[in-house]
Amino acid sequence: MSDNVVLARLRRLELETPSWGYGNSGTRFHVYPWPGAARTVWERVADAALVHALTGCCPSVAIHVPWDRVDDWRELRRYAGEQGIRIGAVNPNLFGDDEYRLGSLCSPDPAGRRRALDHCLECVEIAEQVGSSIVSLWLPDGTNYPGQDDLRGRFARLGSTLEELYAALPAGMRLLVEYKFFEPAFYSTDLPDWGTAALVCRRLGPQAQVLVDTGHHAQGTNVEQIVALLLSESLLGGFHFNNRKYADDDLIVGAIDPFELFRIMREIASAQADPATAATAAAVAFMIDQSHNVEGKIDAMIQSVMNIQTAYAKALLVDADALAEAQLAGDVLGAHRILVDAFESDVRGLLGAFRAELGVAPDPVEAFRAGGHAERLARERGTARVESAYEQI
Ligand code: LRH
Ligand code: MN
Repeated sequence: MSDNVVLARLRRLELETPSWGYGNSGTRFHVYPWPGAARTVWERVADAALVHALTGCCPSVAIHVPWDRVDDWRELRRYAGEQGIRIGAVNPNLFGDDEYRLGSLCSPDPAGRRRALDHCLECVEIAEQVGSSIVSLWLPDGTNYPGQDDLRGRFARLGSTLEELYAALPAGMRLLVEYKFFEPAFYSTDLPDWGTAALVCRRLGPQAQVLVDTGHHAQGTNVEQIVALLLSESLLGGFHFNNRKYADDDLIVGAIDPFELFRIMREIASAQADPATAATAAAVAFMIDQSHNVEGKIDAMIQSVMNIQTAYAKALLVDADALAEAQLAGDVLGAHRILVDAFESDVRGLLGAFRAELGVAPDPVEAFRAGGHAERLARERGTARVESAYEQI
């Protein structure tokens, strides 16, 4: 593929950053406060706008409700616009209320289900007010002990509550259904894998699609194969990019396994070029979902953006014709080497040219650091403390 075609495809790659990735976050053991970390939704949107200004490819920020709740959602929409970005996916929070001890949409307690559903319905209205076309739903629901609840009963509740939510979606709005194989539940999870999410989405209708969080799989899972399958079935709606070594570690995407990220972006690139899957691939929401526990928030986010662009640029360099020929000829090693050849390409020059074209620095992380942004934000905002779960005991 010529550099010009690669540059044209790179120009169309828009990445959405998560508001919650700019604040202080940690583990249940401790939250290490970062000087200048965002403390309010306004500061989180401003930081997302700074990432867009420095990378040129992050025009939207995902919000989480109630973490980002405001009195006037249209004011938030206006503010984001003034900052040069827009509000992206709206994420309901079904894990922050005491009423959700036994679950939210799958709870055996009708009041708990009603509360959860009302919150999701409110998020549909919020999405309309902020101009978003995506409600991104992660369900923490599950059980901790065998016998705690009826597993078929919980699945039936999931189906009926999601049907009511789906019916409330205005035309053009998508419900992205995010699965996760465990945590915070440790025996059964009501939406544990891509198959369950696909079943649920198929039953709901075309405005429901599956969201693949790259950190939500059991060790050894072939994530790019799940991506390929969901693309084939027009069920892939979006990603939550991050990386993990063990569990849902939410580390910088591509930091632990850049070859996996490349393989995932390869499935995207080939689906974009295939008329059978191009429409689905074109509508995929590329979102980052990370928490930066020991590192600065903004430059970590910029590095994440660069890692995804690097993986995508390398994926676009795969010689698709030679690969297809080797695959059809049964040349196993030959086909593998064609893929690895692209992965081992040095695309830093290409990305430097791409960023120059966008009018941003060849290394946006370096530009952030050399620009004194961290020092300025630390002066303006100081250092906010956040208690971890254990410290609240
Ligand atoms: C759950 C999850 C989900 C978000 C949360 C911040 O692990 O991936 O997408 O709601 O992280
Ligand atoms: Mn996620």
